Amino acid sequence: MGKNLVQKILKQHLISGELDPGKEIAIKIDQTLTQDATGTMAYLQFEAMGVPKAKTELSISYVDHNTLQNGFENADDHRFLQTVAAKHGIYFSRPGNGICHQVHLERFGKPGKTLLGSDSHTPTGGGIGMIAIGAGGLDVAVAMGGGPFYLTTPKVVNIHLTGKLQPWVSAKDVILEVLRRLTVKGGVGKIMEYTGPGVATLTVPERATITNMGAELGATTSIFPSDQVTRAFLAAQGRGQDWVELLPDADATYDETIAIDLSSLEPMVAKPHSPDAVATVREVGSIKVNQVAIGSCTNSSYADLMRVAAILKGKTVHPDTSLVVSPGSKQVFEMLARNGALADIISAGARILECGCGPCIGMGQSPCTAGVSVRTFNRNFEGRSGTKDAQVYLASPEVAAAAALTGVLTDPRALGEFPTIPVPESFLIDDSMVLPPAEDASQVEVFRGPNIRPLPINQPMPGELKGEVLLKAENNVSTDHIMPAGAKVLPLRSNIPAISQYVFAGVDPTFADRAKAAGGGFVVGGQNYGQGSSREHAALAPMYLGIKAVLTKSFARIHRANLVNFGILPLTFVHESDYDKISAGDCLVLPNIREGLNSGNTLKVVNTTTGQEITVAHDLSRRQKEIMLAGGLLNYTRLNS
Ligand code: MIC
Ligand code: SF4
Repeated sequence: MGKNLVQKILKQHLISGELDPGKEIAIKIDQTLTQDATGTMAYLQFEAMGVPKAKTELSISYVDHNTLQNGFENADDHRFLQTVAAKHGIYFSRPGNGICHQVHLERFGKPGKTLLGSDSHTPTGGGIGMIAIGAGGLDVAVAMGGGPFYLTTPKVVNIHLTGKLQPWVSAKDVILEVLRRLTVKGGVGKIMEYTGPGVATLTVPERATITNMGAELGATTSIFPSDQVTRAFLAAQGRGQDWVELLPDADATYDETIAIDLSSLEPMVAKPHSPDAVATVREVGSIKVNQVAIGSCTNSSYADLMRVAAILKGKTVHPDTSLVVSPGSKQVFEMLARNGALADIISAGARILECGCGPCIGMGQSPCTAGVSVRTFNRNFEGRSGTKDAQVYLASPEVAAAAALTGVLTDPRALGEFPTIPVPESFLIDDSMVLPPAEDASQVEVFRGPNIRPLPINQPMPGELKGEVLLKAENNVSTDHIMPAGAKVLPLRSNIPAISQYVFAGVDPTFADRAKAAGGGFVVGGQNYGQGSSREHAALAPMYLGIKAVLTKSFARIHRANLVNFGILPLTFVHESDYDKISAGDCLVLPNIREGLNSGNTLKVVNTTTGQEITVAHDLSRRQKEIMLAGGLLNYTRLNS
């Protein structure tokens, strides 16, 4: 039987297990990436493992999130990251060089390789034919140490593309269409493989926009084949030697198939506050727009920004609308500066930020009160922009630029002739902002600022779990709800005692204090709990506050893995209606946990407030049960090494 692309790459990297959907496998990781907001923890964990030098083919540490230096913390963390990388055989991409995913695609991604990144948008690498997966920092640290990555074998969904995008319709509209059809939980347990004649009409950066935002489906990752388009892109990046052809077999089979005719799509937006609240621009109508933000790892390519420049050229941003542009990489930024397109953007009245995540992670540029912000980003969860009542719409660069000029949401097809941007034959290549590791590691002293606090470690699982339900949440709780980011909180990423004070701060500001006073407890959630970011702080900080288990209808993949890594039990209701049998403030007891974990897939929960008893499932693999019993992956690794 023919193989699809995912099966081919996974098979080549398989260390243990069977490629049977639902079963746990371990795969070899060729490359890793970290970013600064998750990286400090990942490298503290790597140091704790005592491996002198990263064992991967390539490991690289990017700085792109915490770039506002509003106090010493971020600058200190950057120095820590630079020195720890130099000491342990890791490349270091300096602040200003760009967003990890954009730079990685341009300079380091290789078709057919596996990439594990401590950021949920690592699947951007799928645009170049990699199996690129987002994970918690601890999983990435283990991979740097040469350990395998464990995952549940996903189903493979064939997204079959036909036709060709019409002028003014872009790659962002393709992934918005997929989100419209599948929703933010439609990709859980799946890898999206793009096939069909429409693939050849999309450039590598366009493919990367699609695989990037596949993260919002909850998918394990997304992938495009490596074909002649990939070859041309790599050649233009001076990396022709990295190209290999990778296609599915002609008779490949898939678990599901979805057909999309690219010619039939039109400009779309995702409405507040979810990436799957998709509607056409026409349907939403010409609502007033206070802010437009262009950039992020989803839409920062050379072609994206060149098109924005062409749309803005000779015009002025609407007086009631603020336009902010954060270029995705130094390569793109410098090319625009050299060819004059940057001047067109500046001249139109845009506010230019440094290359990095910036407003996407709430690092500045929060919209005004109740402001409508049209952003080319990938997430519009409530409060993520830094303004709780902001109304964030996600859109393509074309829709964003049109809104910046007119001051209202505008179908860009109204702008007239579509500016075609030729694919460059060669990109500007200058890797001087990527520092190689030190030749003599003994000469490097790792710098640790006062904000870097030791990693808290959990206790082994006790015989019984008992405590209060500290919070009962609805469906689709995101990691932005659990552990907010933004300019105020992000600098505390290396200081768990300090950051834990902000757990659920936007949902219930009393949460941290109540948790501490109660000596910990439980959290109850609905479906798709923990969607969004890979930040392990959303597990680590609750663990620090004494959260023992989270009971939900279902979990998002990365967050569930992070809970296991830090020894918090991820439990799902066997009968979804049991969700209604628990209220905030109830006292729960989970008796005989250690025996329960060893003897089956379910556990008993007694609600001592109501006297009712319910059954929850844990669905842990043998290895994960041992991790839980040890009190987390670090304890488990110590016990087993
Ligand atoms: C995000 O987009 O939410 C982030 C910030 O890039 C996160 C990582 C983080 O929280 O540090 C992600 O996507 O994993
Ligand atoms: Fe950065 Fe935003 Fe991309 Fe996350 S989604 S990596 S914050 S640009």
